[in-house]
Amino acid sequence: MAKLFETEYQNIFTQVQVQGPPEMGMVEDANLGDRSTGTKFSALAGWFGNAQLGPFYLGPWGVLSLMSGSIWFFMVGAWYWYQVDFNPAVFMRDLFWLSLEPPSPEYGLSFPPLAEGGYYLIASFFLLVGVMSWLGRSWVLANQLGMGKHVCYAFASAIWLFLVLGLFRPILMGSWSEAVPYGVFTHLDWTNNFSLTYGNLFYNPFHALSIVFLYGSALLFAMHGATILAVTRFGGDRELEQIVDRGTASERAGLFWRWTMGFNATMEGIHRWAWWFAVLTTLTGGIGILITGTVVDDWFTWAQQHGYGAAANYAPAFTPEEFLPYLPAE
Ligand code: 07D
Repeated sequence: MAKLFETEYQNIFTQVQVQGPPEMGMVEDANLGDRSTGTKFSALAGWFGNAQLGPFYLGPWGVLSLMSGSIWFFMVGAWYWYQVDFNPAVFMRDLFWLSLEPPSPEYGLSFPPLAEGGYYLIASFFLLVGVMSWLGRSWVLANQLGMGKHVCYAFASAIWLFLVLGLFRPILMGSWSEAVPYGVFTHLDWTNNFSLTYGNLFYNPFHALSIVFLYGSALLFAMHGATILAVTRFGGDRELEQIVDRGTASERAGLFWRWTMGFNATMEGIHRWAWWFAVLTTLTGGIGILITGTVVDDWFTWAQQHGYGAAANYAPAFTPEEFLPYLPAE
């Protein structure tokens, strides 16, 4: 019988680091000209993941993405400096309040003067190219490694929401002013205003679905992370034989959940759960945003009309007359 409490080897924070010659990666089917040749070891990196840094694969999509993303980043930064009249102290003080705003509604989908949203549109173009070429990179690198394109598809789902927010919905609404501002607190304001303008986003069922998958992702991540860490003492982090052998770490991990809730994922299946939950968060989210203001103007009213939400179904507990005896005497 195992001891109920033990203190040794919990393996929560970090792992033992062993170091050998650097692993340079496969050469078959890879474009070696795009890959750096140097490697380094970092104990700090080893606390979080693998201690080996590099080789790094840049390639044309990587170059395009980093360049374009940086241009967006520096354009936004330059605008902030302009907003504070190039005063470093005010820049630092107001950083979280500074913002590059989209054009105002009267410009519709036209191209406004630079200082009135034109600059925002140019910056957005570079962000778009940066994000899309990073998507291309996730395809090309998976291809060279002979992998499936699951990372690429998952990133595409996030990009779907990103495009709905900044491109598809503004076009359907006929105005760039619908897009999200580039600022820390202003994008929070935007999110809040969006919800208020369209009658409270909680009543948008796709927002609800998105939350289900978001919370579900966190739950699955916690369960999976905890389970594997709990069996690393038996080698559960080295998955190879674990998948098929009896009596292994993975079998114990599976048993734990079958004992706990009568059902367990498999070593493969748990990753499918994780992938789908993450992908569905932004997929359903994008649908919810796309139909807001285009198909449904007021989610609260929509909810009342469709019996979605409590208020429509509430029967009052007391009529006013029935309530009178319960009022305190004057
Ligand atoms: C945003 C898109 C993909 C991003 C990409 C990256 C760069 C480059 C580079 C810095 C995350 C782009 C790349 C920018 C950066 C450098 C160098 C993915 C994104 C490709 N909500 N809500 C969601 C909850 C409320 C509102 C989702 C909870 C209120 C709006 C999620 C609550 C109001 C929108 C979620 C809550 C409101 C959302 C996001 C609780 C007012 C959205 C999922 C408990 C505040 C978005 C359908 C995600 C959406 C969204 C959760 C409350 C408004 C499930 C838990 C009622 C306007 N909310 N929300 O993965 O999809 O985002 O809605 O109160 O647009 Mg909400």
